[in-house]
Amino acid sequence: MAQNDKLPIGVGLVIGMGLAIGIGGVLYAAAKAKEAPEYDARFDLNNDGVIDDYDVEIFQAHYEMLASSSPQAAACDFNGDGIVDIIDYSMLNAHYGAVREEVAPPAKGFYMPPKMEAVASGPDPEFLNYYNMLFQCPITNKGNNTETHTIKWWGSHPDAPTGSREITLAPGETYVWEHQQYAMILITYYLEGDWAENNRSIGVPELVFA
Ligand SMILES: [Ca+2]
Ligand SMILES: [Ca+2]
Repeated sequence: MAQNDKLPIGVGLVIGMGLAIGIGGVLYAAAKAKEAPEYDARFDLNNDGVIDDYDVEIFQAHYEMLASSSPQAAACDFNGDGIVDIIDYSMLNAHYGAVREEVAPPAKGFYMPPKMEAVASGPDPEFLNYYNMLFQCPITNKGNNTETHTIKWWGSHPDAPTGSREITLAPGETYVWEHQQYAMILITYYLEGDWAENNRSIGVPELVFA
């Protein structure tokens, strides 16, 4: 378990020397009186967002070492006096149980409207009485990070072309997916992204001029 039994493992559980028991006991009472210990990254030795037994274990492994002996030992010398000792432990103990405040979650990533722009003209007597359809869908990165996602599309008719494409967008950037389709009938188009929400759009062509 602990490599060094001179120190309490966690708050209040005291093993070893009388000095450690005395100081540990007092600090335990102080820590108990405080509702929420303050998070300080210096004491979160394994940087997992909480100051707990894992940090105490790391501290114990460097107990009574000189700060100059290793970068890890230096990290445990909280008061910077050159040695990892009971004073450093008391500082760690005062922050025991503290939890890092969650950083704001990133804003939602890619977004596409549920309904895309879809217009059609026709039927064109000069071109096999085909309709000319144009589908357009803006995809915007509403997140805080540059992301790469795959979009795919298909039409309501089995012969309508399908496809997929990888797109990379910086925060705030918009890519407009566009598809032009000639057909004897009006076709609905579907667009789908591989992200979690707001990832589907449907295009039902509206006949704007004959
Ligand atoms: Ca930690
Ligand atoms: Ca020290």
